[in-house]
Amino acid sequence: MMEGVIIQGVGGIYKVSVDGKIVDAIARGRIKKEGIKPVIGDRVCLEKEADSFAVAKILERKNCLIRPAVANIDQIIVVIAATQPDPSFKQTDKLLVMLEYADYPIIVCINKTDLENGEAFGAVYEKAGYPVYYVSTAEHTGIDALKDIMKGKVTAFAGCSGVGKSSLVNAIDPAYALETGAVGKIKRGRHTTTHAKLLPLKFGGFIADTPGFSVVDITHIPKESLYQCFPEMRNLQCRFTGCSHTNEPGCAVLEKYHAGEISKERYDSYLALYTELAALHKY
Ligand SMILES: Nc1nc2c(ncn2[C@@H]2O[C@H](COP(=O)(O)OP(=O)(O)O)[C@@H](O)[C@H]2O)c(=O)[nH]1
Ligand SMILES: [Mg+2]
Ligand SMILES: [Zn+2]
Repeated sequence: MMEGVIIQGVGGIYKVSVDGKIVDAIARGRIKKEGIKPVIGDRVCLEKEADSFAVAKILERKNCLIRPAVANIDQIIVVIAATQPDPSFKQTDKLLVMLEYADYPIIVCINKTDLENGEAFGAVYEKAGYPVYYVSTAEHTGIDALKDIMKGKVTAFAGCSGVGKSSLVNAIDPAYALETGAVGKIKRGRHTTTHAKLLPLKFGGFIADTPGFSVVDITHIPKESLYQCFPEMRNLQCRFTGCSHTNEPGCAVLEKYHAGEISKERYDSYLALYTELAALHKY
């Protein structure tokens, strides 16, 4: 048996990457009968059939995104533009919260540093505990450091339209030539992603090309879990259980905040998102 990763699925035929080579495979009867549908990113065992391959087994998934389905994403690079469009703490924090709740390891990447250094914005995320990378796809700076952390992993990109996600993919591996667009003028082109696929990287690993993180929705997150989605607040022990971390005496989050160890921007985001969630689940 050979092991591989499903990188694409079209009409019941799966493209599977096996040691850097791509083979076609179909789902075998038993897998179909058991009602498990292989998805992009699945690690699978293949059996040789007459002159093709069959997916004989799907290995346990460590996570699975729905609509479109992608399994086993190792990490997400959240791309933010230093300018054009101007970065927003609120918007960034909402996206980070959604991804944290789903338990994805996150890397922050500040792009367009040729226009503005983005360091003040990035510093807030470094302080929160995120790895922060500064790049410019226009000047091709900082790209090698990103490649290093992508080696051997399945990486997805998230971030607002126009921040340079497609440009970044092109800078990392020019073979893909994803369509890039001017801010606010992105058209549905030939290469616009509607289905998910994995793009194999020359240096090992894959880019998960998926629109799965383009809608930022946190309505499924209980307000009590919100602070766990902020690494700098996570697991702090407050005096009262069920502390909202907004005004209680003996609140460990507020203490850390007043000691200057949680930045104002992040705490403000916490309050805004907490209020949003509290209003949502009032009835
Ligand atoms: N100045 C500058 N512009 C960039 C950079 N990266 C991307 N852009 C431009 O920003 C626009 C949006 O880029 P695109 O990759 O389509 O963003 P996406 O919507 O996140 O995929 C395009 O016009 C790019 O040429 C950069 O590092 N510097
Ligand atoms: Mg794009
Ligand atoms: Zn508290």
